[in-house]
Amino acid sequence: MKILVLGGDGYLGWPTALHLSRLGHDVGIVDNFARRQYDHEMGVDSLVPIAPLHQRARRWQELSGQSLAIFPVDLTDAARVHAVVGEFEPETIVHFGEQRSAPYSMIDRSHAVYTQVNNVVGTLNLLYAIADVDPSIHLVKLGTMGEYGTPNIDIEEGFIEITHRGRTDVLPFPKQPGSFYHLSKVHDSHNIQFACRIWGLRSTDLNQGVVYGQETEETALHPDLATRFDYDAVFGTVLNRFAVQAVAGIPLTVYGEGGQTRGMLDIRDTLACIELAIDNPAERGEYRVFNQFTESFSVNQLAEMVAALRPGAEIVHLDPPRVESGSHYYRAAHTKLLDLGLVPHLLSDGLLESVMLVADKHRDRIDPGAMQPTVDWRRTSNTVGDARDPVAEPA
Ligand code: NAD
Ligand code: USQ
Repeated sequence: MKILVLGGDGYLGWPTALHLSRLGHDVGIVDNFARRQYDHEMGVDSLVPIAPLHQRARRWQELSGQSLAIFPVDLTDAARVHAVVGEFEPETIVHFGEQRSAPYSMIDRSHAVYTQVNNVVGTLNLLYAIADVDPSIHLVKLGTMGEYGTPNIDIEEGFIEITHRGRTDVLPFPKQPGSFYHLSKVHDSHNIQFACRIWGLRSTDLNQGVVYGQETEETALHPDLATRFDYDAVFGTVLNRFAVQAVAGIPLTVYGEGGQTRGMLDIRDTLACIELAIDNPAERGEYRVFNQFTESFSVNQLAEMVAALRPGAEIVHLDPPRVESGSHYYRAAHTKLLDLGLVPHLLSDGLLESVMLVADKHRDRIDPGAMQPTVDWRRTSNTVGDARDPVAEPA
C-alpha cells in the first residue's frame, strides 16, 4: 500500500514510517521540521541523539533495501499539501504532523494561536486535498484522550447514547480538554467528522493516551534510526520524564496532589495500533474513533513505580503549573483496538526498566535545568520561547 506519514520526522511518526516500510508498504514522509526548531527555541534537545531525516532515510535504505520518499512540506501551505497528495497518490495517510505539547500551547497568546493555526489549518488543508484528489484515501489521524478531559462518568469511544426528554440519539462524547493544544484536537475532530459527512471521506480518529518508551524493533537497528526522547518540562511526557529524573538522581516532579489519571501506552503499541487501523479501514463516509491506550495510572502511581526501581529516588509534589483536577474519577473504554487484535505491551512486563536503560545510556546528555516546569496555565504570558504568532498583535 502507498502510505503517506505526516509528521514523519517526529517522536512517533519516524518509528511508524520505519515500521510500515518494513511491512512492505511504500512510505512517503511529510514534515516541515518544526519540532527540531522548537528545540532551538526552547534551548532543549532530545536525550537520544537523532540524525537528520535524509541521513535516517539513507541508513534505512542501506539496511532494509526500502526507500522512503521525503517531502519537506508545511501542512499549512495548502497548495503544497495538495501537490504532495496528488503526486504520491497514497491509499492511506497517517497524520502525526501537529504541534503536540500542551505546555507549549499555554506559553502565551502567540503560542496558543500558532498551535491552533498550525494544527487546525494543517488538517483542514489536508481534508480539502483528500476530497479533491481522491476521497477514497483513508485518513488515520492522531487525536488525544485529552479531548475528553476527566468527566465524572465513564468515557466512551468517541460517541455516547443519550436519552433526553424521551428521545434517544448517539452523539459525540462531550469534550472538556485541558489546554489550547488539546482544544486544537477537538476542533480537528469536528472538522474531520464534518468532512466525512459532507464529502464521504473515510477517517479513523485515534484518541491516543500518553506514550512512553523510545525503542522499537526498527529504530534499535542502528543509532541513525533512533527516534527522539524528550524529557524537558515542555515536551517531555510524564513517564519519560520520571525515568530520566530517577536516573539522574533528580526528584520526580509530581504536579500537585498527583491524583491526575491518564491512559498510557508503550511506543511499540502506537505502531501496532496504527497498523491495525490501516489494515481495517473505515468505510467511505465513516468517521470512527478508537481510544488508543492500554493501561491507566495516576501520576502518583507512575512516580512510585519508577522510584521503586531506583532505591533512594525522591518524589516531590510541586505547586501545580496546570489547572487540572488533583483527584478525579477516570474510567475510559478502550476495546475497539483490542477487538481488532491488539496485544498490548504492559508496564508490569518490565518495560519500565527498558525505558530507564535508555535514559541511563544517555545520562551524560541530561540537562537538569530542563526539568522544572516553566509554563503556568494561570498566566496569560510566560517568559519562555520566542513569539511565534502568525497573526499580528493588536496595536
Ligand atoms: P512530535 O512533535 O515529535 O512530532 C510531530 C511532527 O510533526 C514533528 O516532526 C513536526 O516537525 C511535524 N509538524 C508539526 N507541524 C507541522 C506542519 N505544519 N507541517 C508539517 N509537519 C509538521 O510529536 P509526537 O509525540 O510524535 O506526536 C505525534 C502526534 O501524536 C501528534 O499529533 C500528537 O498530538 C499525537 N499524540 C502524541 C502523544 C505522545 O505522548 N507523544 C500522545 C497522544 C497523541
Ligand atoms: N505531570 C506531572 N509531572 C511532570 C509532567 C507531567 O505531574 O513532570 C502530569 C501532568 O500535570 C498531567 C500528566 O502528568 O496531569 C500528563 O502530562 P504529560 O505532559 O505527560 O501529558 P500531556 O500534557 O497530557 O500531553 C501528552 C502529549 C500530547 C498527548 C497527550 C495524551 O504531549 O501530545 O495528546 O499526552 S493525553 O494526556 O491522553 O491527552
